[in-house]
Amino acid sequence: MKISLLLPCKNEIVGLRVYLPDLLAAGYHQLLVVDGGSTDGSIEYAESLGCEVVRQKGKGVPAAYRESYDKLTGDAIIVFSPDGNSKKEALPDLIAKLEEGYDLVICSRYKDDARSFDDTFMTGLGNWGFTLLISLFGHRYTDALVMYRGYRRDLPEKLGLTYSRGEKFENTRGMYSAWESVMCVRAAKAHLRITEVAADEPVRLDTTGQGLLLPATRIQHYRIGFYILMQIGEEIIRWRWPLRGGGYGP
Ligand SMILES: Nc1nc2c(ncn2[C@@H]2O[C@H](COP(=O)(O)OP(=O)(O)OP(=O)(O)O)[C@@H](O)[C@H]2O)c(=O)[nH]1
Ligand SMILES: [Mg+2]
Repeated sequence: MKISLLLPCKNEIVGLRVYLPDLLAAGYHQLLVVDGGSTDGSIEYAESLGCEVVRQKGKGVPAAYRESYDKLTGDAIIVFSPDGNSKKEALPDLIAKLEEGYDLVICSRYKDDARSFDDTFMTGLGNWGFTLLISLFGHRYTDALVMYRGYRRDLPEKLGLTYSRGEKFENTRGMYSAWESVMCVRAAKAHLRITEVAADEPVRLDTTGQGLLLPATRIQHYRIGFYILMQIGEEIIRWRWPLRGGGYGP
């Protein structure tokens, strides 16, 4: 199976130096770095190793996914966070499940004995609460928010995730609306084949900016949490529309 590794990156030079050489040497079908405006030399470093880099124009991680989507040519996409949170030893298990035919394979930080070493009390609680809520849509997840996951190439399009609701929306509310949560909700609604593999989440390599309640991060946890709640409300009210036209519609 041809695997496209997608590495979202915003000032991750520390992690890129650790991961890129090994990931490139592993010989995956494709490795694409999508950059959200790094100023620490991440882009230059990736390009110096011959990596394909997409510089996103819109803001936030959802724009990174949308703007890199057309460049991905594998049978399946694996999102790998190059900040230390994604354990590369989990890749063979993840790929094996994709090869078995699963549409969506989550690298769960909370399945079986797995745990997150990056969580604070706050993020642990948030991940637990949102995962329970998202599981009400029909599939019992143990980790619905983790970025580290693999899915069939056509899944985002079929679930309506690549659809842009306009520049203004995407650069405001949309930039905090996580693909991860909506993907889990809509994959469950569409009764797709979903599974999880257990994978610890190690701490971020570059831990500058770590707070008491939140770990070091490039994203805005509280805003994202708020907008995930809004998304969930919208997914209940507009149960069928996101799937319509995508091929999974009821
Ligand atoms: N392309 C792009 N990547 C981003 C953007 N924001 C964050 N990232 C990357 O996405 C990955 C996940 O972001 P993190 O800040 O680590 O967020 P997180 O892992 O969910 O949260 P923590 O567990 O608290 O670190 C990292 O590799 C970031 O560099 C963005 O706007 N654009
Ligand atoms: Mg991270």
